[in-house]
Amino acid sequence: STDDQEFCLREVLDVFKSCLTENKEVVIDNYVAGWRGLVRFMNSLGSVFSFISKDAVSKIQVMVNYRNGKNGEQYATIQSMVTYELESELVDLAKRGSFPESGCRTLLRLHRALRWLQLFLERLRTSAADSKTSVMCADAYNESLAQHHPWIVRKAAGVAFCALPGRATFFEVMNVGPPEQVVAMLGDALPLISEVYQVTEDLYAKHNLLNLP
Ligand code: 1PX
Repeated sequence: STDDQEFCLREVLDVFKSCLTENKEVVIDNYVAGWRGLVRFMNSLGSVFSFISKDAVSKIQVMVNYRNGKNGEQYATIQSMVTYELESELVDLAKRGSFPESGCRTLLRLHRALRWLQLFLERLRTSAADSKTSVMCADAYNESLAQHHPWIVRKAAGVAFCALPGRATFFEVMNVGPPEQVVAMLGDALPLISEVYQVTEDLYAKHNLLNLP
């Protein structure tokens, strides 16, 4: 479809860059839009990844619903969401109970996935022409998300990674230009993605939310 042709990873990563306000707040609309773009990219790689994108989409939808709900203003930024949900006692802190889909715990899952993205993109950026994307992806996963996933999910993720196209094809699907341009684009985007990650990480750490069930 024309949709696929117009896809460009640079635009997706630019959305993440636009997440941070001047006073370093993370805008949820942009954060969610960034994930939507990534999911679109992942879907274009094949149906093996659909169990992953399904979960991502359902988490994105939870956040969109909060934004469209009657307390939508409270969900403008990650900072305002954390303040609001904690003050209103809308978060299951120790074990899952009345609030299995709080904004805080839902966003934490995406936040952990953002760490995977950061590690994977950094590996892609510094990779040699003959590097295997499946290995880079698995290494990034094992260093991040895998620690939060049960065995069966890790197993399924490992199978999916094997279906990743090689580096050359992967770079082409990104639709950014020749490999040198992909590498340069990643070099531009990564510091900002890292900053979004770090700001969120610090906020969650400050409020003791990094292990929300
Ligand atoms: C140039 C690179 C761009 C690549 C874009 C790829 C976008 C990937 C989007 C992945 C989003 C994954 C969200 C996972 C959230 C999660 O951890 N969910 C689990 C826990 O949720 P719960 O509500 O139960 O506490 C849930 O169990 C997840 C299940 C699905 C499997 C998750 C495997 C994640 C692997 C991530 C790597 C994606 C590889 C794509 C290769 C392009």
